[in-house]
Amino acid sequence: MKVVSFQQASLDAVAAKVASGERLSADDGLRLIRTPHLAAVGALADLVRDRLHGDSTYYIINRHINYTNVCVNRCRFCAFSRGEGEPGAYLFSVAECLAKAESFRAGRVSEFHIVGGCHPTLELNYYVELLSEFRRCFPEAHLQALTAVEIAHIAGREGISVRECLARLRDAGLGSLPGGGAEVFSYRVRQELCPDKLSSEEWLEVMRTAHSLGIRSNCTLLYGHIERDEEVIDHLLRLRSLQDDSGGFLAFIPLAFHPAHTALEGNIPGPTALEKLRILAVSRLMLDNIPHIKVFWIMIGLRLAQVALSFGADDVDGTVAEERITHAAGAETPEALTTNEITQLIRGAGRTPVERDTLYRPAHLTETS
Ligand code: V47
Ligand code: SF4
Repeated sequence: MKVVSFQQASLDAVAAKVASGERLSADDGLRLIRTPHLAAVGALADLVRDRLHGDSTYYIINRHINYTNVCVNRCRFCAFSRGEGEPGAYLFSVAECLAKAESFRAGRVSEFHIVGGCHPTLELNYYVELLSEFRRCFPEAHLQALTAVEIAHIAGREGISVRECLARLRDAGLGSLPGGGAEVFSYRVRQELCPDKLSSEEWLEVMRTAHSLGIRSNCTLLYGHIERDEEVIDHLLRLRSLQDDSGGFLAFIPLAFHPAHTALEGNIPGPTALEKLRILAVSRLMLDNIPHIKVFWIMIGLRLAQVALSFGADDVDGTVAEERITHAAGAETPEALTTNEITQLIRGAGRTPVERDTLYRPAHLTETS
């Protein structure tokens, strides 16, 4: 039987650093991302995950609501967005969003995840009303809403600063920001795939401002398209650096590119299972200051999500209930899991399911804390 040691995989120096908790450099990151010995990288990531979380794997009872698919940006990797008036374009009123949330209400919901496109004419008032109505109707639920991209867009349209925009939304009920819209921070990639989207510096600045206001957030990387290894590592290091300053990121979620119905369909196949595991493991190792690595089962599939729990991931997101962004781009996963299915998925991977709230407090404690 052939067993690859860290030394054979030329990872002994990196393995020694991981063992002693020393921070990994960009060169270490490149070595990890380029080695053919994925199992060795996975074992290192699993060691770190185990050190941080032991047997616990987190999940949340959540619902996704995508209030509009109308977007001025039209990123080339996105199959979800439409131009205003284009066939398939939609915008839900606040009442329609609430009705949708009500229709999901089979039992308790800990979190609503509310995101959409950058709509050309929606005013700040719409978002304020949306959040305050959700807070009124679902006082027990946390509102994780609006990516950094949407925040910058809303503030720009309204002619107010990002800080003021965030403060007004927080007062209306915004609890935290999801991690979407980071894509890859590389200027080259953004020019090629999403030239109209906010810059990487702007994305990071929105997050820095949110964190300074006490609004926590997640962060993401969209991979499996035209990005290079160096650009992935640079992306991770820029997140790590902001986290050193602000401490506001709760979780990192690597998002696997789905090409169907996008402008890239036919040119790019999307990442393989091995690439998905590799990115998860390298992220766990490089992001030593971000507590959680989330595997979004919608994007990588249920079986691979189980494997991912041995490659650095400690969180499987949640029950979700309706997902439009990845399914528009050809995802074949279900759109929802029951609590039973999600806990079985975790147990089947040999871990202990822990229901959490958005801030990663065990859910049974949140009613009293
Ligand atoms: O911002 C768009 C990405 C993001 C595609 O914070 C695509 O907990 C794959 O950010 N293939 C939205 N990805 C989803 C997102 C998210 C999901 C789950 C949990 C959290 C969290 C955040 O999806 C977008 C964009 O980066 N995306 N098109 C596509 N074709
Ligand atoms: Fe708009 Fe987001 Fe789709 Fe880009 S990824 S086109 S910003 S909805």
